[in-house]
Amino acid sequence: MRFAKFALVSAALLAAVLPLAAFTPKKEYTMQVNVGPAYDWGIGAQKFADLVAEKTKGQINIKPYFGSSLLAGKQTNWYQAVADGAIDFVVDSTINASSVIRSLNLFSLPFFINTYENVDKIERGKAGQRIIADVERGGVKFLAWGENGFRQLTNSKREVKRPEDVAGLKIRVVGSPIFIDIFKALGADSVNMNWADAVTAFQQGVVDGQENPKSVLTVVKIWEYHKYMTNWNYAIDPLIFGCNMRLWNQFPDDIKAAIQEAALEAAEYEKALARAWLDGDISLNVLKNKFKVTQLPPEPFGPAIAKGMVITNLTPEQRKAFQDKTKTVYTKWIPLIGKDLYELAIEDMK
Ligand code: X2X
Repeated sequence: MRFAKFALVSAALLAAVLPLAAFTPKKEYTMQVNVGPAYDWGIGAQKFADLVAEKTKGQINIKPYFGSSLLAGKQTNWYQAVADGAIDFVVDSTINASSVIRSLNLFSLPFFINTYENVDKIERGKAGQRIIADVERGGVKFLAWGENGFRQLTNSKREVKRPEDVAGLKIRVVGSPIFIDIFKALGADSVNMNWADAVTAFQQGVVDGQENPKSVLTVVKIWEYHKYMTNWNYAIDPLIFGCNMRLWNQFPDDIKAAIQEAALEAAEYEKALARAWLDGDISLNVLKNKFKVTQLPPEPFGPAIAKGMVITNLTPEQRKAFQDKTKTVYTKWIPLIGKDLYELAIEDMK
């Protein structure tokens, strides 16, 4: 009797420790990151890796490969590489996955989402859940939403206040079809290029302009090449913190919990960096109070203004003119994104 009880207890104990014992971590897990380590996005990716190491007591060692170096610079290939397991982890842009996961184009519908409040409502809402399900169905475990930011237009030719001002400008965009359509609707001459090539193109003046968020523009000091910036919040660019799904399923529960926690914490930090100075003092306070950052990021466009950059903020009427001009993008893309998802997003934003 006593022995039977002992045998039972040891069997239960064995079952509890077995999955742990059976798990041997790899020496290094790879991580895809499109930009370099100095960008908010790169800092967030590094923080994620560091927190995973800390929370798993060194068992899981993730190495970020910056500048899409595992993809030979081809940033729009990340989703497939992570889904296939060629790359283990990722902190990368939804735009760079949007040619594979169509619902991600919701974030790029021109002049649709517009405010941080709306971004958060969609990410936490029903539309967000639907998008996360799509991302996971394809083979990438979703861990957290980070943020590159609201994308703004800069160029070297003229101030942009009306759609007519964009017409004829040669604008670099990411190789994602919806962006080509948006700039075509505005009459621009769009060229798609990987980010690494884009920076050289700005330096050499091969293109007149580009569109990217504050978190990217300040790192490349865009004002050295482009005199004009229009803050038009026309598209939001969330980041996905994720992991290959098969790999995820092999992790024991305690490792999963540690990775999930690390992703949420790193993403919150990264988002606060990306939004700092752009949402009043909300994100600056998150950095100061929650993350105990002692040296807060400086006002982002101070150097740009000092250099004479012309920064244009659109009035609601001016924004409306751009919205009207890009209506054709909605006609084509809502069926591709899914009308039901589009409607869920509108509901989420209410
Ligand atoms: O290529 C871009 O413009 C960038 C850096 O913003 C993305 O990866 C989407």
